[in-house]
Amino acid sequence: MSLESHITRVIWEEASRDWVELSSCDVVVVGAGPSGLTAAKYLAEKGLKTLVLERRLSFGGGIGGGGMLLHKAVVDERGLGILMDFNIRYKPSSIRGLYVVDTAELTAKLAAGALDAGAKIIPGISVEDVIVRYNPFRVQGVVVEWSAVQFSGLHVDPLFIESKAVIDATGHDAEVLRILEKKNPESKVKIPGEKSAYSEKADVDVVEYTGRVIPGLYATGMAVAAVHGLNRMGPIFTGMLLSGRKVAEAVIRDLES
Ligand code: 48F
Repeated sequence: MSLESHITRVIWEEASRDWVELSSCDVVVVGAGPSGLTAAKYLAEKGLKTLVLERRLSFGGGIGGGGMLLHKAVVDERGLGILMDFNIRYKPSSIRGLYVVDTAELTAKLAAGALDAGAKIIPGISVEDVIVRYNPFRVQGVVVEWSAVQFSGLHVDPLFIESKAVIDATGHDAEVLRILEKKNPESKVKIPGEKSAYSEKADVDVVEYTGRVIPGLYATGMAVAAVHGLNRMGPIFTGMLLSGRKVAEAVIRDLES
C-alpha cells in the first residue's frame, strides 16, 4: 500500500473517531472568537467534554482585525487575571489602566489555552440549527454542516451533536439565538440587536448580562449584547474575556446542580 493511501486512511480513521466520540458532548461552544475560546478553556479544565465549532478555517473571530486592522487590542485591569491564566503578554499603555496585547498572540494563546485544557476545536463547521425538546422547552444540542457545503449552496442534510449545554459565542449576529427567535416561538427569545458604541458601559454590561438565556442555551461575548440590546464597545476585549469565563462558570454550576 502506498503512503498516499495510508494518509487517507489515517485521516478518515482519526476524524471519524473524533466525530463518534463528540456526537454527544457536555458543552458545545459555537464560535471560536475571544469569548468562546475563553469559555472553552475554563469548561474543559473542569473535565467537561467541550467542543468548539467554528465556521471559518481560522479562529479568533474579531480579534484578528484588531482596531481598524491595526494589530493591537486593548484590555483593562479587570482582564489581566485571565491574560495571565492564558500566559498572554500585555503591556501598560500611555493611558493609565489600559493595557495592550498583540492580536496574533491573543488569538493564538486563547486557542492554545482552550486546546491544552482539553477542549476540541473543529474548524470549517457551521451550526445551522439547534436540537430542541418540549415540556419544558429546552435546547439539547446543535445541527451542523460543513461550512463549505453552506457556502456552495448545495442541498445536503446536516448531522447532529447532542449536548447538555450550548453556548452562543457567535458574536454580533448572535446566530444561534436568532435561530431560536425565528424557528421556535415557544422559546420566547427576542433579539433587539446591539446599540451604538458606549465602550465603558458596554464592556461592563456584557459581563453583567452573560449567562443562561433559556434552558440548555447560554450566551457569551457580543451575542449577549445582541440578545439584551446592549451597546457595542469596539476593540477593548476585557468584557469578552470576562464574559467567556462567566458563562463557563454558569454552565458548570448548572451541570453540577
Ligand atoms: O465575532 P467574534 O469575535 O465573537 P465574540 O467572542 O467577540 C467579539 C469581538 O471579537 C469584537 C467586539 C468586542 O471587542 O466587538 O467583535 O463575541 O467571534 C465569533 C465567531 O463565531 C463564528 C465566527 O466565524 C467567529 O469566528 N461563527 C459565527 N456564526 C457561526 C460561527 C455559526 N453559525 N457556526 C459556527 N461558527
